[in-house]
Amino acid sequence: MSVLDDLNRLREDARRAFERVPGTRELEQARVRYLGRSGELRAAMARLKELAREEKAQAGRLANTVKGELTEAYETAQARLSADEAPAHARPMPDPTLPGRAQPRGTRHPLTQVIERVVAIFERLGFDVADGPEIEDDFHNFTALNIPEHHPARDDFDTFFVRGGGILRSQTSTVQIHVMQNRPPPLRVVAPGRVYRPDAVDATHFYAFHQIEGLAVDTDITFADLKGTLSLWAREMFGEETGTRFRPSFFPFTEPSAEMDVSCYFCHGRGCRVCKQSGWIELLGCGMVDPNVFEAVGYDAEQYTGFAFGMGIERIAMQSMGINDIRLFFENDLRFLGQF
Ligand code: 2NL
Repeated sequence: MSVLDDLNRLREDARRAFERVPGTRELEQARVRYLGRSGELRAAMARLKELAREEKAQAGRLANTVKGELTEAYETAQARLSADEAPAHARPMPDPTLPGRAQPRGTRHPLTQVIERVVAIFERLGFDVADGPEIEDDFHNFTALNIPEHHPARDDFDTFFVRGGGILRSQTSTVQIHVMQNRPPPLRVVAPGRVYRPDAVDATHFYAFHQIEGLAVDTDITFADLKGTLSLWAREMFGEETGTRFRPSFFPFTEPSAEMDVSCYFCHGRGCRVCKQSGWIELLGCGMVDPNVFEAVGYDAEQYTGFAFGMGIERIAMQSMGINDIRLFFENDLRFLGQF
């Protein structure tokens, strides 16, 4: 048997042995047998001396190759066994008395928190919650709201136009128009949602923001119902001691129209930075639904009256949570969102 043959046989046997060893003990036995100081590889290499020069060089190269391969096969087997060596019963018993690992709990977006608080109060007052599409048509965003085409009132409501037709809604009144088209009075409904206006972005303006609009329609709704409902809501929202005041205003879709202020919930009316020393915080716009709106949705304007209101969520959230930049709401930065 030539040395070359010996080496080739050794190469095969040892490789197969290393691939198949079932445990570390067997692996060590294989290492001693093939790669050990008095192992088979050493023995074969010792026989190189007997060879003629020519053969010696050739067999020497093969011996080196075999040594490299087998060392690698040994290491591979070692890695394989250390991964699955310890059977379950041999591993330390897990301690079931240790406290569990707490899963970090997420928080709701601050705007969602405000929306949910506002809506929950109106739900207790008998209002339903409705939503609708953000891409709207001219009728729902303008015409039905008593904002005719080519009327200067349209200029107050700059809009995004969608390629292929449609506009991004600039207020959620669009939702109440849909509701009135689909349901007969009486109804009480609030519509929270995102709206769009092409404002230049800064710390207090963003091209998208959130609104809650509300609408109540019945045969004898009066301005007293409006004041009573919104004042009660304000006390639930900002505290029992909260006062309200109504100042005349204008909206195309309500007549008469008003702005509602609440007494400052920071200084209780004494005057501070938030209320700019006035003691009051401007909160929402409201009014009695213009009969033209009822006509547009097919309600009998002689029979029905209603009140409506709309408030911006971002400003309420910023004031009540001490947030000084509206852009923070839209950056999805968990360092910010996790604080609320
Ligand atoms: C504001 C003012 C307001 C309304 C929204 C409304 C909706 C219908 C009919 C009549 Cl369907 N009015 N909505 C009324 C008054 C004011 O919003 O300053 N919003 C941020």
